[in-house]
Amino acid sequence: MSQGFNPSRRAILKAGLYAAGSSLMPGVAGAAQKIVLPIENGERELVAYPEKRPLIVLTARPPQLETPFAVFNEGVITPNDAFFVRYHLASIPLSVDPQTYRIRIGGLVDRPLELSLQDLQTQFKPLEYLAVNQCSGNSRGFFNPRVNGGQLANGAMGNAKWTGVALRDVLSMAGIPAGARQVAFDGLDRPVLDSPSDFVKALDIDHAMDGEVMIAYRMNDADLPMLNGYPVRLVVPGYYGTYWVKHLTDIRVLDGVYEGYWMKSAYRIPDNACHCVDPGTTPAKTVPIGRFTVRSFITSPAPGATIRALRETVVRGIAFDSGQGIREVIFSEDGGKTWREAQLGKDMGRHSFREWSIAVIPKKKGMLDLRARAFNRTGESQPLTPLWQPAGYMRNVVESVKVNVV
Ligand SMILES: Nc1nc2c(c(=O)[nH]1)N[C@H]1C(S)=C(S)[C@@H](COP(=O)(O)O)O[C@H]1N2
Ligand SMILES: [Mo]
Repeated sequence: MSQGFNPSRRAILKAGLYAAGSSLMPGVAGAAQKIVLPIENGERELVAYPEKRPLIVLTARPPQLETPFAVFNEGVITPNDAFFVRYHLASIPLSVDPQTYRIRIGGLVDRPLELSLQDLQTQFKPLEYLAVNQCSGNSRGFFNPRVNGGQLANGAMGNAKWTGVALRDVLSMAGIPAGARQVAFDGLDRPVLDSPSDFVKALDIDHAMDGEVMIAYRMNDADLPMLNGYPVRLVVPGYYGTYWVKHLTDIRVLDGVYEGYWMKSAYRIPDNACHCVDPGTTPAKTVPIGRFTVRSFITSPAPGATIRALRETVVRGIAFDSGQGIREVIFSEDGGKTWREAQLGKDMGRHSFREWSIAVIPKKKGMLDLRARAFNRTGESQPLTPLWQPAGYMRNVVESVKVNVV
């Protein structure tokens, strides 16, 4: 038996989740830590859930936790205990028995399969890479006009090293006949009543068979935290987190397009080149959300920080895209009037955050408006003014960080 899965952790996790829940109750909580996000009504509580350091609470049931942005300045990999958490359904697994856990592969396959965690770890070649997971609604709180949905700042993303098996290898073992069109993925979480529908997502068969989509059983060389999908989740590099199904238990090959709520009605974007519409309007036609847009962030200095005139300050940040890889990051300290090239950090793989840095020597006291803009290897970049769409997805405008020079 592999040593990665320790059954004794189950009870601990369960106790921990309830403890975190009760500490959210008014009157029970001590002096809760607070954080103020740079958006309207941005005051949030920071709460430590099991296996997590204090994170920004968006909702408690189900837990939706945002990573405080300062974490992204600590390193290019987002630690497991700081990684954001997104769920849709109130009934989430509090305990999983790794000995009896099975993944079923069925539907339109030659040989339906049931695989244990040990099967996954011993019968397939391991696959490993760094990849960014980002929620479609990351940064939604900055949309103007405002839109419905979780009012997130920029912390619904994270970069981790994922280890697992290629979905292609598992599907090939089951045997994929001609006529397979999509593959649907379901995890252990369930709706409490019948609405909303069970969270099921689907990928086209060619995408599912690309050799990159992964069934991951390790995250940053450790078990996945329960809240990030223990014991296994789908990793779909370059694609929004909605496809990264957690606690994956059922893989079903289909002869048509999956029509469930979370594909047919939710997570859809305007069917045009910019995936945007005029602010306040509704798109005529939509398609399921897909790949990440190009993004870059300044991680240091923080907004509102003080830096010294005539002294060197190293501005640092991260950039990523849908997997072409970042080619260049340009930087402006005058609100976008002039730009120069930042220095890229080590290439950790085309799906990873790419660090960048640049030295700034402010000539005079006052306010500086710092901006970064990334380009990927196919020349895609970030807009200078924000694009808008009603669901508040895919924000990737060039952000501004204002600092005081003294
Ligand atoms: N089983 C399950 N998997 C899920 C979801 C969910 O609600 N249930 N939410 C998805 C969405 S929308 C996102 S953004 C990612 C978030 O991954 P994380 O919670 O590990 O950060 O999980 C995805 N996988
Ligand atoms: Mo998401």
